[in-house]
Amino acid sequence: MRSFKRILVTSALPYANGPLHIGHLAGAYLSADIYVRFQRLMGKDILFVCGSDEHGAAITIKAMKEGLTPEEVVNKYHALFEKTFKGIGISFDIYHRTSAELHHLTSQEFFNKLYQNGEFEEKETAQYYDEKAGRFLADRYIMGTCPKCGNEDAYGDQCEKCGSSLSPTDLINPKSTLTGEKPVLKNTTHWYLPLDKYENWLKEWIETGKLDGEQLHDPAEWKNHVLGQCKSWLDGGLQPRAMTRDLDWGVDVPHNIPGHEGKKLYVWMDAPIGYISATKQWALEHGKDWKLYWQDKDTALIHFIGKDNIVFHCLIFPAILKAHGDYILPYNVPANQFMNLEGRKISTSKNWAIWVHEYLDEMPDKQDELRYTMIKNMPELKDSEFTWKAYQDANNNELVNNLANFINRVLVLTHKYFEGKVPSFDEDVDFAGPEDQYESTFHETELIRIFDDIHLMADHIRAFDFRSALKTVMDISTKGNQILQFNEPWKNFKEDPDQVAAVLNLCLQYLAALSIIIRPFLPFTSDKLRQLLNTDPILEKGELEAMLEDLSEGRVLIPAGRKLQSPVHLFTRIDDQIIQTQIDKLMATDAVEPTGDDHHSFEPVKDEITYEDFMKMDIRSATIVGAERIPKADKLLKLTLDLGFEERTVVSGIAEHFSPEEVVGKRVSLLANLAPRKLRGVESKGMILMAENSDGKLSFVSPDNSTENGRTIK
Ligand code: B3M
Ligand code: ZN
Repeated sequence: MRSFKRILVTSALPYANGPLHIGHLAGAYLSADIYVRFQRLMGKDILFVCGSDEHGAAITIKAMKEGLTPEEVVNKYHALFEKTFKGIGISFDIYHRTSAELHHLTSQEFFNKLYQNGEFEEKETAQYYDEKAGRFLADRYIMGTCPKCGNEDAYGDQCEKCGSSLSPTDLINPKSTLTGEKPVLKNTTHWYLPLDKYENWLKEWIETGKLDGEQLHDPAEWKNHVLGQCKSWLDGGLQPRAMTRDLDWGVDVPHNIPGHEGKKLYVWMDAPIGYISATKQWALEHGKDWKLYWQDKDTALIHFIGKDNIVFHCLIFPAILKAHGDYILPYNVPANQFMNLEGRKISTSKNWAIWVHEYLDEMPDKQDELRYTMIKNMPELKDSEFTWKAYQDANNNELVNNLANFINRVLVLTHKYFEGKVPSFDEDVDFAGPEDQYESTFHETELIRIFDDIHLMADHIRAFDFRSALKTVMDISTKGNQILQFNEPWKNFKEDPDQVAAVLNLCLQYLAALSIIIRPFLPFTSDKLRQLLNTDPILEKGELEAMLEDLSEGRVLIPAGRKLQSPVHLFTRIDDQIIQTQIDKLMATDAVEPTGDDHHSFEPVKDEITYEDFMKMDIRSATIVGAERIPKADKLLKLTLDLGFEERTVVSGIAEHFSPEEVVGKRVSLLANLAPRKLRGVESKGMILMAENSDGKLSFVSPDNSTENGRTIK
């Protein structure tokens, strides 16, 4: 990246309609946080803004489902987001929200400017209207069959199965999710952004980085998958896109515009402007000029997002910014791909997720353990996966055995031989170095090696390659361990105390360096290590820059004579049982969610199967003869079933619906040949069939008493 006076970093504004899961963190927040913390450590003028996205159908649908008002929904999740981001150490300079008045005003000003500039095309079109509900239907309120892949569960704006973006009239058999009725077409007027007219400059700007002859960014620095997605949108031809909606929740179309009644801004028009209003709010609070960050050519604007938001940040928002005329365009959009969980796509509705606030509650003081595993497996260029086993291995093998072990050994030895004070040493003492196991290298040479490695780390971070950057940091810790290993100071103190002093001094320089360079990745550990070293807390104001200068001038990072704190283990082993509890929890939530959470519409019929597929299922009649709760599992009952020819234990996610007493004696249908699995330590053999009504109430699927236990149901 060429040098800029300042950098503005944004992370996608999360929709305030549900808690944050690890997929969100992996997509847009951890990567941005690493980048920003690093640049701050390098003394750069960098601003990191985010906030809650509180408008749009995603919010009103959630409100409807939960029987709350949209305000109640967004207040709840906005508060939870703030707490969660802080808890996991995402260091925004400001976390704002789009329901703020400043945001409404900013978005309206923007809209007005585009309107005055004559950028919009006003068009009357026929849109779906739910006559029973008496309202126009947002795209998300319409479901039907995808014309591309036949998925019967497609939304009016997108098919989540094949990824096509759709418009509601593309759907076959559309249904209103409000009432289940077939919607009718009714005329309505909206303001459109003519993206088709911007296609040429967008193409040139993305592909060459040039606009009106000026080099604005370098496409070679953009990720291939981001360029590829832009190219495929552009090749497909852009269509005019409505920037307003018939809704009652959102930013009002400015009241000076004729025909504004009942119209709100399209959520993807107002949400990215949320980055601007957040910057304004920050500037107000800090006596700064927000315009420098948005309107000065010497600012690099970088959007961190997940891949599903690429079109909005690379095409639509830039088009909006340019139509306004006063704004810079993004310098880069380093989107991440998706992180899967234990072999499956993360799904909010199926509760297949690790919720970050729950992790923080259940694994207290283990923020960096999660950050580490997520960064190590960050989906930078392709989809990746989180597994609890990988988390455990990364913690036990890398954080404990490498990093914490190095820190601990150095401190223990310093306390043992030098009363816990950084030993002074003689420049000419020889000792063994790590890389090529060469003999007799010097302290200074070793410090220069760290210097080179830190530059390598910095290059990786600047290239948004955070996985490699983290690896480089861990390699530095490995080298520190090797210095100990080769010189064995625990053996040599009697014969050669000078050498031990030199080795430990060098290792302490390593620790001082690590306390800074781990910070973008492991900020909590950085603080703890600084405390152990009795060193100034890091404020992220150029400490890394200063350190690199010290190293290049041959100055030590931690002076001889400094008294250190007593050693503590910064990471500890995580045993199998803790991991199993988390896996069980995930499996159990999966068992409890038979239909997702949308009771207002019918589930579409699943993909066709053959008669043979059906015959693979062995369903038997049975009677529940025993039932008990499972400790610490609110949703699960352990059931004993009489199958006529045997008794079976089945764990069922019905404890929130039935007490153990009321289910004993019930006749049930059991899927008897389902592969057994362990839930909260109890082996479950089979699954009982349940029916769910539109209020989410469950009932047993019961054969009548003339069918004996153990008879096949087919
Ligand atoms: N709220 C979508 C999302 O959370 C959207 C991002 C807005 S960024 C301006 O994935
Ligand atoms: Zn589809």
